[in-house]
Amino acid sequence: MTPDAESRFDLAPDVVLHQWEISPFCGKVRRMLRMKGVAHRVENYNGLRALKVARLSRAGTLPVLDWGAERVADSSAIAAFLEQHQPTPRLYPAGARDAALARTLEDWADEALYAYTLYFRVEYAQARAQAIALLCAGRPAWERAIFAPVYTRRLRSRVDALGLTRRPGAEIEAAFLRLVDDLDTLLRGREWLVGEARSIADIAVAAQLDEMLRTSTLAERIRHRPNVARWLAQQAG
Ligand SMILES: N[C@@H](CCC(=O)N[C@@H](CS)C(=O)NCC(=O)O)C(=O)O
Repeated sequence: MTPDAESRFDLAPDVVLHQWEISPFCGKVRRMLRMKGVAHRVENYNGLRALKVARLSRAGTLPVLDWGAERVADSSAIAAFLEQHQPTPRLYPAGARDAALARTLEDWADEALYAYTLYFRVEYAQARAQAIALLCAGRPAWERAIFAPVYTRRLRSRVDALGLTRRPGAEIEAAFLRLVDDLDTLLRGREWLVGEARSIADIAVAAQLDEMLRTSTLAERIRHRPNVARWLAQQAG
C-alpha cells in the first residue's frame, strides 16, 4: 500500500446505518449513501432487537447513522450531515428556490406520503403480513409470535392518530392516487422533480413510493402512471 492510500484508509470513517429494511426513511438514507458513494454497513433491528432502538436516539426511531464517533438521528438531519461531510454529488440543488422546493417536497414525502404508507401497511392484511415477515426476517419464530400483535397495535394507533381510519377506504385510495397523478404531472417531460439533477426530493418521494410498491396492493395502479413509472425505474437499484 502506498503512503497516500494508507492515510486515505486511516481517514475513512466507519459508517453504520442502523435500520429496518422496510422503513421508508431508512430506504431514503440508503439511497443518499449510495448516491454519494459512501461505503457503509447496515445493522438491522428485526424482531425483538427493535427493543434496542430506544437506546440509539432520543426519538427512538430509525434511521440512525454512525459516522465514526458521531451519531446522527432522523433522515433529514442525516441528509444535511452527509451534504456537509461529502458534498458531491449534491442532495440539495444549487439555487435557493430549487433548494427550497426540494426541501418542501422532501417534507411532503416524509409527512403526507408517509401517512399513506402506514395506512396501506396496516389496513391491508396482505401488506401487514408481508411487513411483519420482513421485520422478523432472520429472527426465531417465537419472536415473531410476540412481535406481530405488538407491531400491529402500535401501527394502528399511529394511523388512527393521523385520522385516516375515520374515512372510508375507497376515499383514501382515491385521495392517494390523486397525489400520484399530481406527481405524474410534475414529472411530465422531466427527468427529475426539481432542477436538472436527482435531488433529495426524488430520493424522499421515491423512498415512500417504493415501500408502497413493496407491500401494498396498489403497486399496479402506481406503475400505471407512465411518468412516475419511468422516474422510479431510473432510480432503482
Ligand atoms: N422523521 C423521522 C421519522 C423516522 C420514523 O418515523 N421511523 C419509523 C420507522 S419507518 C420508526 O422508527 N418507528 C418506530 C417508532 O415510532 O417507534 C426521520 O425522517 O428519520
